[in-house]
Amino acid sequence: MTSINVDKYKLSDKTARLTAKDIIPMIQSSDSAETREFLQKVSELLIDYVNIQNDRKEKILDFHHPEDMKKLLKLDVPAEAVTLQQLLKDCAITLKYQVKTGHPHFFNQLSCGLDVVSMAGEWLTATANTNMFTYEIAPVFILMENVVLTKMREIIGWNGGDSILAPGGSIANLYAFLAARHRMFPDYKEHGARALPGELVMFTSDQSHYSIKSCAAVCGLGTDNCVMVPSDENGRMIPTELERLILERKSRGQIPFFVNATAGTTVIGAFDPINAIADISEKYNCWFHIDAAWGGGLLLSKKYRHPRLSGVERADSVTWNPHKLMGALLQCSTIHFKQDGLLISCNQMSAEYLFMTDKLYDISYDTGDKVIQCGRHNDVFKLWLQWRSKGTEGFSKHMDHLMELTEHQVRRIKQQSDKFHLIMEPECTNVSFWYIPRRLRGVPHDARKEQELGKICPIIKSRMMQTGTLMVAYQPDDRRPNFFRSIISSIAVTEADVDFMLSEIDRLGQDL
Ligand code: HLD
Repeated sequence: MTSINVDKYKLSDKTARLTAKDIIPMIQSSDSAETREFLQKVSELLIDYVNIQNDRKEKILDFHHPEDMKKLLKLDVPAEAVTLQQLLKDCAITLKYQVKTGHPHFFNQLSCGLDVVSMAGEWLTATANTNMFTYEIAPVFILMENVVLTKMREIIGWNGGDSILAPGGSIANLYAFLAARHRMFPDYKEHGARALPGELVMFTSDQSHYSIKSCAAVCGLGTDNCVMVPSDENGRMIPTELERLILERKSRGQIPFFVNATAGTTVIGAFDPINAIADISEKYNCWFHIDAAWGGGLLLSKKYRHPRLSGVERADSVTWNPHKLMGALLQCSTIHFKQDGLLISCNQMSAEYLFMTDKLYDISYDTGDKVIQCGRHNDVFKLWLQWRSKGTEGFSKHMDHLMELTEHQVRRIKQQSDKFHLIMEPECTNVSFWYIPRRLRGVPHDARKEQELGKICPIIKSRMMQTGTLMVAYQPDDRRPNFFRSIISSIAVTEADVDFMLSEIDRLGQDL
């Protein structure tokens, strides 16, 4: 298999010269050979891309700086229509320069991989092209959403409740915030800040996703009122610190109302101690949210669910992103509520042109008025199809496999302790480590050495991107300078790929 050949996708001479006005739906036909030919060539290209992506000899990316990339692409939107042949070439060039996030050597993001069944689902979704706000226009998908979300709530451990798919984990967390405020201060919806008896305060760990803090900025609390609770050396929130900070804010006359625990932090992959945080949330009458956007997939695993997610059913709301560990295609983010009725009561605006109450059917299936968006993309079909392709048992094994690969990586790092330094034992598939170049091997590990190791990360990362053979993220945190954070969340990854990750870092860092 060779890389995308942009000239391969040739239409017949006759079709090549046509433009969009010559195919469906511009021509009034329900069977046009030219339309079929065009779409078949597009699908041939897409299938080639999937195959190339799974060829380990292929590069993950062909990196160019933005100004050079602009010259390689024809990005202008022209005054006149281009031909169908040109459109095909446009598609091929686009994929040629796209980073292959499903390549088995892409360990860069929480969402990696390309599940082919989920992708087929996304193709169907694109073709059906419907909005998810009413049963009227999306009957099958709305019923599917109901089944999949009910199943996810059962897995959390709830009977009943309500859920919705959101455009990303950050917005899912925002839905939790809004429902929490609404339950405590239902008049806020009508009267705004006047309905509040004082300043609201929320609590989350210093390792949590920035979207929690963003809720405080967006919803009028101010980021000063999103209290960052210190975490321990493993990145887990310290419950006694949570209680101390709640009491401190109460003594100032403020109103603690929301506590977030993270199940799988973004960088380290830490799981906050859910039961201890639930006890404190209950004691101080706070809404208890769990951001399991990343770690939620492990709810499916019999082997790894406990102790990480023990007590999850005590939460009032849970964010869980199937587009991360579960490998559903982007985007697929869910937010679940233990209490039914809150979402609709909090967000309903009763737009009369969409959500008429005198419709033909049971309007409780019109989900559109539960959300702060209007239009909603169909994110359920790709997950439903993928779930059917594996079964819940298959998903459980899939999660175990990702964790076992992570254990393999940790073993390999420890076996090569001259070259690699494991920063901590992982709880999820994030592995935090340093590469030790030759000149620093055997040097005692101290803060000065960490500074040196930190300087190595961006150099190796730039080499990864320029050679195109590997992608692994790096970042500093508040305790240490830059370190590598690899992620295993693609079902394509094998033990040999994990070994390649380490040997390639070593190869790229030979002279450092
Ligand atoms: O917020 C983040 C979301 C994702 C993702 O959906 O892949 C952060 C990251 O990934 C990340 O890799 O740091």
